[in-house]
Amino acid sequence: MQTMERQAPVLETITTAHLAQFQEQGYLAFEGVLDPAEVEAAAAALSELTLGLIEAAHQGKAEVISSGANATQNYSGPRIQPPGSPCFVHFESGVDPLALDPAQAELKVRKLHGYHREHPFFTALVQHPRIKGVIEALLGQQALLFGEMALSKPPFIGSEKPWHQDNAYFVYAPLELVATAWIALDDATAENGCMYAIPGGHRAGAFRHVHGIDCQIAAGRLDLDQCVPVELKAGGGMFFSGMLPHQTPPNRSPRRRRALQFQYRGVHTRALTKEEYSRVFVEADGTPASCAVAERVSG
Ligand SMILES: O=C(O)CCC(=O)C(=O)O
Repeated sequence: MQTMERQAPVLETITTAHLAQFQEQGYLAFEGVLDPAEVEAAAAALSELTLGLIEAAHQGKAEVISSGANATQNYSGPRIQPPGSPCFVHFESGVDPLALDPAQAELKVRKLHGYHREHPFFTALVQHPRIKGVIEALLGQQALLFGEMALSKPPFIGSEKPWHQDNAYFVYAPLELVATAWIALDDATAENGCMYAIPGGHRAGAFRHVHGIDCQIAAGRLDLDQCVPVELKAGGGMFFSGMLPHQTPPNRSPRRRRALQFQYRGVHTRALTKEEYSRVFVEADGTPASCAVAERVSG
């Protein structure tokens, strides 16, 4: 592993030097993407939505759904999902959210999905000039939001997200016009599960993904000596290419690590069919490398 990079600069404007760095390294990290009031509002909105889902389950208005037999380890925990709602919450493995006090259950969340239309703060945030505006500057065109998650690593039990490229989960082309904004809501450190990335790894093309802990890059593909931790204070953000190999380790510390993640694609991308994508997101020898294809093969 490489030594810690210098502390991320505070986000002001995106310069041509930033664009060159993004092309070279596949990501940019900044402190101060959100100010402290915005961080507080985001954390409060997340809690409100999550506690609302837990309350709905207690009232029988939302189901607690156990994972399917084929779920990867990262998805082996239960989820709470009201019928027909895009917004649902996923817990760490082994957690029974209804057996816990709601505040304790909220601490054991792993992911909240589909939330940006559920709270006015997030509806505005996905248009934020320091989030969508930065992505548009990096992609060089208007950006469309197509994916969102809030990712939590609970104290002591927060699970690892193994090495992957976000494009392995999608079907948009051109591949280089897909990018993610990841915003820390707590200080993200090596101890509580900050991002790790391989600078420049986005230029190596697609890596084969397989089902392990999650859908992840096959063993032996990456030179992990090149990886760097990207520590950020609450409000800091990382903007990265859909081709960048990245990972977050487990949280064995007593400090929670929450983050918002928004996925954008350039307006000039298009959605391919899985068949088409299996010929685009490929390793150097042409082998299909995406999770979507792996899922289909394994049924
Ligand atoms: O926030 C995390 O722990 C990992 C996020 C991530 O890389 C992803 O979900 O694609």
